[in-house]
Amino acid sequence: MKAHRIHRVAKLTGLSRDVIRVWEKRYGLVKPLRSPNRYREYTDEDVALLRFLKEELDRGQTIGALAIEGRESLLQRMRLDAVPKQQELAPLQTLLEELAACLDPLDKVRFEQKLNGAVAVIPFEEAIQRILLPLERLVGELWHQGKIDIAVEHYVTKLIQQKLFAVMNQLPVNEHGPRLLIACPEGEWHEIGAQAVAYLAAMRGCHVYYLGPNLPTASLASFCDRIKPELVLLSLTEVRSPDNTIQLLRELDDVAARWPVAMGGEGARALEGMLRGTRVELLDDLIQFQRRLTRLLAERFAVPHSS
Ligand code: B12
Repeated sequence: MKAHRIHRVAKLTGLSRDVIRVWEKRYGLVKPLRSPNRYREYTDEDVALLRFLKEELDRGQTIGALAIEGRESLLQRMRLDAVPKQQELAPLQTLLEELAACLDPLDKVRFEQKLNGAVAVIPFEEAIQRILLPLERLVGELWHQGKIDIAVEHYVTKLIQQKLFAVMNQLPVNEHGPRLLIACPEGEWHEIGAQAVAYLAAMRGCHVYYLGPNLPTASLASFCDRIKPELVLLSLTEVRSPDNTIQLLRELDDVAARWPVAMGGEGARALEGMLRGTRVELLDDLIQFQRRLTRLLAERFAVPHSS
C-alpha cells in the first residue's frame, strides 16, 4: 500500500495537519505508521477514511459521535458509501503523451521515473482510472497500429500489472468479506480490466479469488463448487463471433444457475441482447460494478444507523 506524508494527506483531504493529528491522538481514527525517520505515513485507506469523515461532518455529524462509532464501523460504512458519484475520472492526457514519447526508442529510466512519480502523488484508485488503465489502452493501441514492438507493450503491461498486484497484495485478506471470483473466460487474454476490478473489490473489503485470463468454464464451475462465491465476475474484452459466443453463454448460464455470475468489458457489452436470455448479469461499467458491490456489502454487513 502507498504511504502518504501528512502534508500530502492534508492536500488530498482538505483537512489541516493539526486536525489530522488530533483525530489520530484523541480519537484513534487513523493509525499512521512511522517511517524510519519518524515521519507519519498514511495509507490510501486512511486518506479515504479522512475524506469520508470530512463528508460526515459536512452532513452534520460530530467528531465525538464518529469516534464513538469507531474506525472499523466507519470503514465499513465508507466502503458502502464509496460509489463514485460522477463519471469515471478523465485520463491525465499530457502525462500519457510524455510516457508514450519514452517508448520509441525505449527510455526505461525516464519512463519509470515519470510513471512512478505520477502514481505516487494521487490516491491509487484515482491513479488506476487516470493513469494505469488509459496507459494500457494506449500501449495496446500503439502495438495494434504497428508503432511499437510487442516486447515494449509487454514491458509496459507487466509494469502496470506489477503495480496493481503490489498494492492489492498489501490489502488485508478479509475472510469475512463477500467471496468474489474474478477471471476472464476461456480465450480471453486481455487481462487488465479483470485485474482492475479485482483491486477495486479487494479495496472495498471483498475476499477476492483472482484467477486471471483464459479460464475454461469447466474449471470455473468446479472452483466455484469449492469456494462457493457470492459473485463471479468475468471480464470479456474481445467481441466474439456469435457461434463462439453461443457455446460460451450456454456454459456460463449453467454456472449461473448455481452461482451469481456477472460480466463486464467491451466484449460483454456487445452481447447485451444475448445475455438477456441467460442468467448472466451484464455490468456496464465500473460505476455499475461499484453499485453492485455496494448491494453485496449491504447484504453481508448490517449498516449501522447514523444518528
Ligand atoms: C491492451 C490491448 C492488448 C494487449 C493486451 C495486454 C494484456 N495482457 O491484457 C495486447 C497488445 C497483448 C493485445 C493483444 C491482442 N489483441 Co488487443 N487490445 C488492447 C486494447 C488496446 C486495450 C484493451 C485493454 O486492456 N483495455 C484496458 C481495460 C481496462 O479497459 P477497457 O477494456 O476499456 O475496460 C473498461 C470497461 O470495459 C471495464 N471492464 C473491463 N472488464 C470488466 C469486467 C467487469 C466485471 C466490469 C464490471 C467492468 C469491466 O473496465 C474498464 C474501465 O474503464 C484494445 C483496444 C481498446 N482500445 O480497447 C485491443 C483489442 C481488444 N485487441 C484486439 C485484438 C484482436 C487482439 C489480438 C487478438 C490481436 C492478435 N491478432 O493477436 C491479441 C489477443 C491477445 C492474445 N491472444 O494474446 C481487438 C479486439 C477486436 C474484437 N473483436 O473485439 C481490440 C478491440 C483492438 C482492435 N481495435 O481491433 N491487445
